[in-house]
Amino acid sequence: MAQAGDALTGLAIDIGGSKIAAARFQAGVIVARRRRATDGSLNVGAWIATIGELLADLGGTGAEPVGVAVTGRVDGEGRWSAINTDTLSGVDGVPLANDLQQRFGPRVVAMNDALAAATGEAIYGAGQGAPAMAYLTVSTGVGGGIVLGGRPLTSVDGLAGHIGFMTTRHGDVPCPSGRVGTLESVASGKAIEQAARAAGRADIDAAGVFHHWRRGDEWAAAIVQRSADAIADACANLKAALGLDVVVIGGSVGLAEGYLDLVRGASDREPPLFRVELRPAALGADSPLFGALHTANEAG
Ligand code: BMX
Repeated sequence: MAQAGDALTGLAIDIGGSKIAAARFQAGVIVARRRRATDGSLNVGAWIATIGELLADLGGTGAEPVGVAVTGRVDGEGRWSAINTDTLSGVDGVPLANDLQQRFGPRVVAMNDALAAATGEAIYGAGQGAPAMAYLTVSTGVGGGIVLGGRPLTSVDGLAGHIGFMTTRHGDVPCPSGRVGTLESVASGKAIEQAARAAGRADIDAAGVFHHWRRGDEWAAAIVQRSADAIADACANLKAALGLDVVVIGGSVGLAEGYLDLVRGASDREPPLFRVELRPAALGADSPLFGALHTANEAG
């Protein structure tokens, strides 16, 4: 799996809502890995220090390309901000690219985690050859990235591709982004946990809800189905807006056994014109690492 992208050499870090993954690539192969839990309440200095420790631990010299993928938006000047402030608190306009380049060399690139994953899947994974593709991660949040004609879609404010903050007809609750009825507030791992709490199962995380669903418990089936229905709804909307050929699904919820089949079933209830081919992420949880390092390599 880690053999794609022969040219990829350097370091990559993926800071998600629940875990930080770091890896050293050598000629397209991941040769070393590190992993930590995410502490969403860390201050800026602590984030930079954590990234520094991971880079040092992987033998970073400051001369190699480093791709850093983060949950949250990264604007055109490399400033990092949370959109869902429940996932990360106090991250608002952090000059991430600048700080990292000053400490760890000029070849550091910072970008949104789902955009990095979309780039990785488009070039090395399940989106290869698709003229128009999107990547959707269903994980702590719901992230997205769009690659059209081989070009990742970006915007100056870093919001482009944030599919999780589009609304869905399946949603009705407030989202920490400030919007109401977002995809993220219905379909994400956090939303699944919240729905379990509302069903009186406060002790159960998203993985536990999946366990109960597979055991045939109706309350869990309703929660998982609603998440899948909302993702299918978003895929049909994206097909209408962008004429996508493929949507690649990743993330710990997105890749949980049986979930993609539920999304496919819901998509099949859309009129044929609005259906889009759904594929699982070929690089698994490593898509953001591949895409971030690829982007750092391209940047020179
Ligand atoms: C949220 C948002 C996106 C991110 C997505 C998936 C924040 C902090 N994050 O929609 O930028 O791409 O989650 O990220 O606003 P993850 O935390 O689930 O890995």
